[in-house]
Amino acid sequence: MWTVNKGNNSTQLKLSLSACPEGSFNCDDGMCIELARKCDSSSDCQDNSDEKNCTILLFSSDYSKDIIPIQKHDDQTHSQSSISIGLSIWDILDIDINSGKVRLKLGIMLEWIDPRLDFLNLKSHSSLNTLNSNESGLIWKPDIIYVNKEPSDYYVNVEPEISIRINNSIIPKTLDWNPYMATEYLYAGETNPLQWSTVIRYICYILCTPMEAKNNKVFWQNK
Ligand SMILES: [Ca+2]
Repeated sequence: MWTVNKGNNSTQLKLSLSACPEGSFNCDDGMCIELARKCDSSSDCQDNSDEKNCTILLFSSDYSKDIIPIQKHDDQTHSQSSISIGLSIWDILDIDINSGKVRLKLGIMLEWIDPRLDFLNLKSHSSLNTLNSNESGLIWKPDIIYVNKEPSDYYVNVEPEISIRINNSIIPKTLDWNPYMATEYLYAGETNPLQWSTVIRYICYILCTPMEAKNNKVFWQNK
């Protein structure tokens, strides 16, 4: 343990002297592994230290999950973060020609930006960046209101989950220092979106409208 003094404050830190090259993770026992093998759910360090401290979320000091995120645009204006909606038909369960009723199994994905967050330990595929239930409960997310939903079974054994999608046009930068580890990639929340996804069963009529987002609430309804 080391004591770092800054003004009148002092902090106790665990620091390692590393001979690992850039782009490597230094295991607690001194072994070097590729940084991409850190937090990939497979033990690569002999002491398993590459699978510890695998937190994804970094919060700004003024973060509140009750406040809608604000997005900054290229022209320097600001607005509430917009929500993108994606729908995919997984299955057509049945069709009633007489009533015009179609019963569908649908995948729903919502995507938005929260510049108040930054992310650590991300992988290239968003399915590997899924937040656990504790982490999901700590962040702001849109209210989902199912209007005219099919009663009782609109979820299909898939609980909604939130993951982070890396925007590949952004090159991650290496932190000079952070309280968790000596070398880490930081992904900015203002360019790497959060994705909320689930699968539902839904009764859709011939004139079926897609979901729409208003005032950061997402509505799902028939007409
Ligand atoms: Ca690993």
